[in-house]
Amino acid sequence: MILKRADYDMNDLNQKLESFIAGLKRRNPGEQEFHQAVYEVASSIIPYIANKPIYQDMQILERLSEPDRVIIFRVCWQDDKGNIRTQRGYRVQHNNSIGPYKGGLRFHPNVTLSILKFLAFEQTFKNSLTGLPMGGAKGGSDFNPKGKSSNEVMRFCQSFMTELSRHIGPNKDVPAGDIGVGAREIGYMFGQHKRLSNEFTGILTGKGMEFGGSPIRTEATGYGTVYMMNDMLDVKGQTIEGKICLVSGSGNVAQYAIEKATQLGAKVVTMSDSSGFIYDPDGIDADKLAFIVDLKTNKRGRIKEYADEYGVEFHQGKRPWGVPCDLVFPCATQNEINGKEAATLIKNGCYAVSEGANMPTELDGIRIFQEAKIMFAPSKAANAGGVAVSGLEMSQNSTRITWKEEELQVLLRDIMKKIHDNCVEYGRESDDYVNYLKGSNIAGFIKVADAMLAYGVL
Ligand code: NDP
Ligand code: 2IT
Repeated sequence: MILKRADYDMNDLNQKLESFIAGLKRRNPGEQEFHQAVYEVASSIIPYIANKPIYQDMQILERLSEPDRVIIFRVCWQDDKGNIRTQRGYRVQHNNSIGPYKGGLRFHPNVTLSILKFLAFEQTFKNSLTGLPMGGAKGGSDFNPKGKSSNEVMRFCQSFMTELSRHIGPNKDVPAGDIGVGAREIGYMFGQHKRLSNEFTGILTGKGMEFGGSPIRTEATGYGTVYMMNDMLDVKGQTIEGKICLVSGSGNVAQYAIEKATQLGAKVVTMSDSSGFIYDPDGIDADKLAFIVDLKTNKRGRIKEYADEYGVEFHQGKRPWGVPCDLVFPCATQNEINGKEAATLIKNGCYAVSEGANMPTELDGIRIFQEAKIMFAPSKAANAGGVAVSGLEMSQNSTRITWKEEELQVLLRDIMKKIHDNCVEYGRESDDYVNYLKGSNIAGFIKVADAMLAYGVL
């Protein structure tokens, strides 16, 4: 569908949105997560460009909803028993208008093209919000690292990188970690790329400190998510201190969200993994967090072991959203808060959400949060700290100088504050409610859209 010139009528805008999404669904059948992510962005952008004909005439939103390219490849590897295993590998290079493609790699059995397209689309807006020169991409595989030996993971990573290496480069596309891809996997993939190319260049971020990594990249996503919460509360003259917080997930993002929230005086009472959640009413302090980091990063164990260790409740197969709280940090995966759960959270006292995971709240849930006028920082703003420090890792690699941790701490804090303030600038409604979703979509869109305008028809 071609979006036409200015029209302020809401019905007409809704019709444009529905017809735009109908076209998207026709072109991308069955890709539910991709439809969801584009719908969420288009619902902010279509009204925004209603009186900006240049964006409509140049078909910016339509072009932004089509990845630049999608690469799909076979990944064969041999397990410890000598069996040959076949997986699928992907890289979705969504948009490189404002910098090289940039975004994580996810290894998880539920990875599909739809999931990676939604993530790459979101990444484009998120990366723009950081203010750094990075385009948007995402990749990964349906490989399941759980239960695999380190040798199996190494063989898979080497095989995956053998193909991926043709498509990446420090000025072309710079992947990083995501679910199932942490320091170990990045090391194996970086090593394989170095071997194949006979070059030592910054083709991945999240690297070990010995080989071009950046201070605080590991902590950055979780810390940033808490900074965003802090800044939202600050607008209301509040702080995070003393607040009861729910966190989901127990991986990289969850761990450092808990660390920062706890350092700032909050009490985090839940954590989860795909088998269920733990509820620790006394709060997860630094010692308990160290147990979790060791359990998840080194032993690769299950969250239930925390409940066994500290004698707290474990709720098998459940998510933590029924626990009364002030603040919520979903840090596991997409679509982990539905409309019913959002309503329960509000009923039980929650008044602010900062999304560490990508798209953890379903569209219904977002609607319920916004109708209740609670503070809601969407993932593309709230978890941008990780990719921001990745961008700073790229800068350090280009200059071959590693910056001091204190400098990076200041830069991360500053970037998150700017993202927050941008959301307020573009998201404040007539009743003074700050719609962070709208603000982040518009602020992220403008820079990419204006670069696309400069390039003409590409
Ligand atoms: P990790 O692999 O370190 O941890 C993922 C956590 O989420 C684990 O606790 C995992 O449990 C849980 N999880 C994963 N899939 C599911 C599922 N289908 N249902 C329930 N729980 C699930 O990943 P990260 O912490 O890096 O990533 C978490 C989220 O944050 C993702 O949405 C990611 O895209 C996002 N993100 C990550 C960034 C980063 O820098 N790492 C940056 C920005 C966003 P289990 O072990 O049982 O699978
Ligand atoms: O979703 C994300 O922003 C990430 N997984 C991090 C991407 C990156 O390039 O650091």
